[in-house]
Amino acid sequence: MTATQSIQPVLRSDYRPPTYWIENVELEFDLDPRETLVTARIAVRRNSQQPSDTLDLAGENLKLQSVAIDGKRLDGDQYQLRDDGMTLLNLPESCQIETKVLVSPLTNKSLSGLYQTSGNYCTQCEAVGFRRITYFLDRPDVMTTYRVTIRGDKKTCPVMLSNGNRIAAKDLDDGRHEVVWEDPFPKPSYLFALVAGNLKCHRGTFTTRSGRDVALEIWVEPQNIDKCEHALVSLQKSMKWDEDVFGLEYDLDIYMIVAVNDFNMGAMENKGLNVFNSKYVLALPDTATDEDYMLIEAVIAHEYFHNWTGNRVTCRDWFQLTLKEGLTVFRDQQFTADQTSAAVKRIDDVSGLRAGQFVEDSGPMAHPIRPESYISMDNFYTATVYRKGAEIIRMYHTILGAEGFRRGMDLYFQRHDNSAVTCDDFRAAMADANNINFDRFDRWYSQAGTPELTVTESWDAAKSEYALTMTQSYPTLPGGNPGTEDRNPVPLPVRVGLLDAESGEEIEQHSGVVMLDTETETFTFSGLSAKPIASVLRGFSAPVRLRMQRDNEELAFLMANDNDPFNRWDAGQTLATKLLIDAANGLADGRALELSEQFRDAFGRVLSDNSFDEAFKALALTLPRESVLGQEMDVIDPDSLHTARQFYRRRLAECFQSELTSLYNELAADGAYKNDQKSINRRRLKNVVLAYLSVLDVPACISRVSNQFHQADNMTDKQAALSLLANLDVPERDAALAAFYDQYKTDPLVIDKWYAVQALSSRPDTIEHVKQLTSHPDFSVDNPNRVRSLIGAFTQNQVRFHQADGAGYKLLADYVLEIESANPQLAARLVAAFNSYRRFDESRQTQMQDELKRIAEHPGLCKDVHEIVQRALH
Ligand code: 0A1
Ligand code: ZN
Repeated sequence: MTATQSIQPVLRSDYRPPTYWIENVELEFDLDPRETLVTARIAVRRNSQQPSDTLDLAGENLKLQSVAIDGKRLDGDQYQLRDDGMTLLNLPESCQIETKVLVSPLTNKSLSGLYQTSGNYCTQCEAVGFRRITYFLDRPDVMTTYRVTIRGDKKTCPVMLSNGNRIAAKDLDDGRHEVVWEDPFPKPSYLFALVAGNLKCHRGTFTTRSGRDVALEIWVEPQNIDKCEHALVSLQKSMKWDEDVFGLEYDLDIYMIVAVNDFNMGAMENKGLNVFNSKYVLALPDTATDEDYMLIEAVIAHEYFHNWTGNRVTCRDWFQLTLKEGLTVFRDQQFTADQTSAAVKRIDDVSGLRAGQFVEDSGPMAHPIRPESYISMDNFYTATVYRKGAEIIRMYHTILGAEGFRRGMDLYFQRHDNSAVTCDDFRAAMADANNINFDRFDRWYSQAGTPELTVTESWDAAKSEYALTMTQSYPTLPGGNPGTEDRNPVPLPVRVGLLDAESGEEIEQHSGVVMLDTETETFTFSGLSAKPIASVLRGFSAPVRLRMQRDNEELAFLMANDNDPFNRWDAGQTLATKLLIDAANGLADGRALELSEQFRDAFGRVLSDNSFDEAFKALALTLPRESVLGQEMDVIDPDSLHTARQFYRRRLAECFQSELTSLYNELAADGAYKNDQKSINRRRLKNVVLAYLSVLDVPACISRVSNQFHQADNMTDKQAALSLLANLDVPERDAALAAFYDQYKTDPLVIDKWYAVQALSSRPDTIEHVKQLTSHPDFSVDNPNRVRSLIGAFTQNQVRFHQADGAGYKLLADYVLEIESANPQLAARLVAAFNSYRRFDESRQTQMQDELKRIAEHPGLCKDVHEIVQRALH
């Protein structure tokens, strides 16, 4: 038995309040790359509800120097020290605990706790990083106020930041200085932050609706100071939106954002001092794509919205993570929908949910949005907690309407401001504010897996009645994880519309939301003159897989007529999925590939329909991703799926070559780069069209792509062209890759794109390139963005990662083992690419399983990777 096999999970049912509360904390940091001294003075008071004189403080990777209670230093026999913390015994009712510890930021490659990034100091405390800074009650239900003194070298650390207000500063001897910060709001330790180093500030202001001026500060490395304006404007828009839509105002006088190069996630909402992956801050048209701009705005908004949903009202324990994350994702989705196009945003979000969360929810990591157990909490920052969590919040919104939802939010803040609460508290606020029973909604929090919604229809001409029978069920899941057994029907709001089968017109009186509260129910629509065509699950009103037998004509009809844009798009995707899976299966049976005429005609209609906005049209012309198609196959066959999809792309391009060419030419005539929504939409469509044209193996098409690459005045067009060239076997490819590298070699975020386009190439020799790129001087396993852009992107390349000889699997496993001890979180995210192994053929299954076993047997394997691998192998 290896050491890791004895790791015990933490259970939701084990929650107990702490034995002591913390009344306030004073922290002092004497910064040094290898030996930072952290002094903590914690004022504690016994929790009258948990009478005990014993206090357990969490602590990891700390070199303890001393412990004192009320100024009296303790001897070694007066406390118990373990690898994961210390226990203090016989404590009085209230006292001050002082600890001094040494930590080593320079050698901390886990990017959790206090670490160095590009020579600057930075912290990451969520979920359990604070215990790597000092001994503490490192749990979200312990909220307290912080006063933080930072001392550091004036030359290397001219800037020293922490949460709240800067209340004092002075110079010290021997070239050091000191700054003191105080945060008036009580907060859990996971929201603590410290940043110190050589940074420059891009400043702005925001005046709140009650007239307070807030200083906005974006701190970046000096060379990036010209890339902050978009982030600043995004922050101002977010602040205004939260006031307008939810009546929520910012509470401190200063809001700081720091961009760092080494970060495990997107960004972190520390109180008043957000720390961001630089990818979600820095942007200029020459270095960031339209998508990057959109993501920056969304992530800035997300972190800002956390100030109320997460910080002012936080989670009682980590099992409640979706309380803040599902809600905040929903809020950022609504924000982006308001800034751009609601329909396009919804389609993008549902595509992401289907590609990521649906896969997670049907494999060994399936868990309820409120998990029941974990070994490493870091493994539960998942698509399920975030994205499915947001879908659950959206269902409250659908059922209650915007006003009812707002009433629920108001009551939630009224009841719980400055406290740490549960998902049940949120559900109760929504119910009580609207006088509605949400008891059954509890099931959405405790059950894992994606429900299937089967819909059948019937038409009674004699009675002029049309009926939809809806039945819900759960597919069985592997692994026997909590939440995957004994599942009950969940409340499903199903948005429905009926269309006149002749004219395609909406039959208004029958549009709306029906509630499926039980396993099965029939909804009858009367007074119809003829059998209508139903549009079901409009706007993707519930996170389910819809099963409805539709013939191709009906899907083509919905593609052409549905006035719910989401379903209009989805009908096209459903039709394409049906045809492509059939084509892929046919290949295995030796059937020749053929483009469906129905699909060709439907595609042609979309192409010539000028009523769509360009971004919607771009989506409607795009075939489902290979990974989404794979989910619909009994056994995923990556090769035949790829061949069938490529065949369709090529045939469509051949059939519509002249229409596509003139559309491209029209869009390409837009002139110099502009950043307004219309221009962004037009670039999106232009690059979808270019992608079709690029698969025609003719010199004119290749030079069109190459010309776009060389002439582009913005990164969107440049990167799109480069990705297309990367798929080809032409000299223009190597020339473009070399030119791109040469132009951007000093900008790490752009070089990440250079790695990713190569890792995502559909060329058969991609794996060889990926291997070569791992020895490129710019590749570093210490930088998560770089690892994700090469190894992470490669695992998303379904046809090449799942190459039949297993070389892709070996490459991934080798990298997981290379990085697991330094950065467990990153390694665990990468290894999750094996989670779907049971969905493949026997040979691939065995090869992936063998790699998983090899990883599992690695001596001293970190617990993050251990948890993912043991679930997969179970
Ligand atoms: N709360 C952040 C995400 C985040 C989570 C964990 C981290 O380190 C393990 C870092 C960031 C958010 O939702 O934006
Ligand atoms: Zn978040």
